[in-house]
Amino acid sequence: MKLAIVGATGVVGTKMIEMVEQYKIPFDELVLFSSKRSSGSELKVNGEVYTVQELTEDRTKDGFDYVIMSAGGSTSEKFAPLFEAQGSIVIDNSSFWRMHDDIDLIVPEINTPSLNRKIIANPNCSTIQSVIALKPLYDAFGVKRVNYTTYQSVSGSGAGGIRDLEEGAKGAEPTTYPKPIYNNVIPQIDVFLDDGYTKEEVKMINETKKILGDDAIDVTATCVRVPVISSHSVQMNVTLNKETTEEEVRNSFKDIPHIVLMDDPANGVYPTPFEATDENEIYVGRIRKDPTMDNTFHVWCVGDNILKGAAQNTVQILKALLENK
Ligand code: 2RA
Repeated sequence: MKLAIVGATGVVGTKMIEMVEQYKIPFDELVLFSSKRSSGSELKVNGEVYTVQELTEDRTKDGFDYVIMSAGGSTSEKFAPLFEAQGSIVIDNSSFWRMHDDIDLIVPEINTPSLNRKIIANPNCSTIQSVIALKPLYDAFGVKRVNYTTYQSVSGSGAGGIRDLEEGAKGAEPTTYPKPIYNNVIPQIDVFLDDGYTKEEVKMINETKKILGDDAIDVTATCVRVPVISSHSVQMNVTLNKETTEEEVRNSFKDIPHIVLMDDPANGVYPTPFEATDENEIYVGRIRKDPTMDNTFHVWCVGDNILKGAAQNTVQILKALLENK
């Protein structure tokens, strides 16, 4: 099996390499690609040193079986179809392909690729952890409506976001965010649209419906950047389709391998980025009934946005494809 990793030197790219090692992805040949600027650096994979190469159009003809990408939307827009035309299966982290009707948007615990197209989209990080937490409720009670409020770490913006937080603490002006993130919170992730929502909020709204395969769910969102290095936290106010109890909601999260239930607030047990960072699971807690609306509950979830939110989900999709070949 010939594998390419595009964007290998980025925050998500380096984590994808770790996931390829952790999941023991069985490649015979591996090529690490980057932009011209980042090419030439050396990275270790399974103890072997690889020189990162510049991705050019002719390299898409090198006969890759699988390509995992985290290199931005414009690179995916240009190169994913070129790889696909050569028969490669591409799993892409950018937002470019996610809402294309003929492109699958995959969270392996929830859905599987049809492979009608050989380009598979990895969802937005804050969406992935949210639908992982929503899925048990959706299956057990049906979901009528969800109102998200996110608290997203700066690593979601890559090295630039981390820089703005770390250098901002020393008084440096922001270069990634519109305002200082140090000792601040910014209710803007990505650009504002005409209706006052941001692109990030629209991603969460549209991607939630596509992944669950249910356009009938009412979804709204407010996405906020917070001065945390890793892990996104999401407050979900969820209206279910049938009457149930807080205990039944809590029990729906039990015995699910990729969810850790941390819900005993009276004893200080609830999820934070401190527990979730560098972990593969999504952490759920603070479950309580919302008395202001029928069949409505608050649920808090935290997940490592670079792991399950990006690199791990991508490599899990690859692993599932290889296992079901
Ligand atoms: C962010 N979800 O957190 C976006 C992209 N990773 O910046």
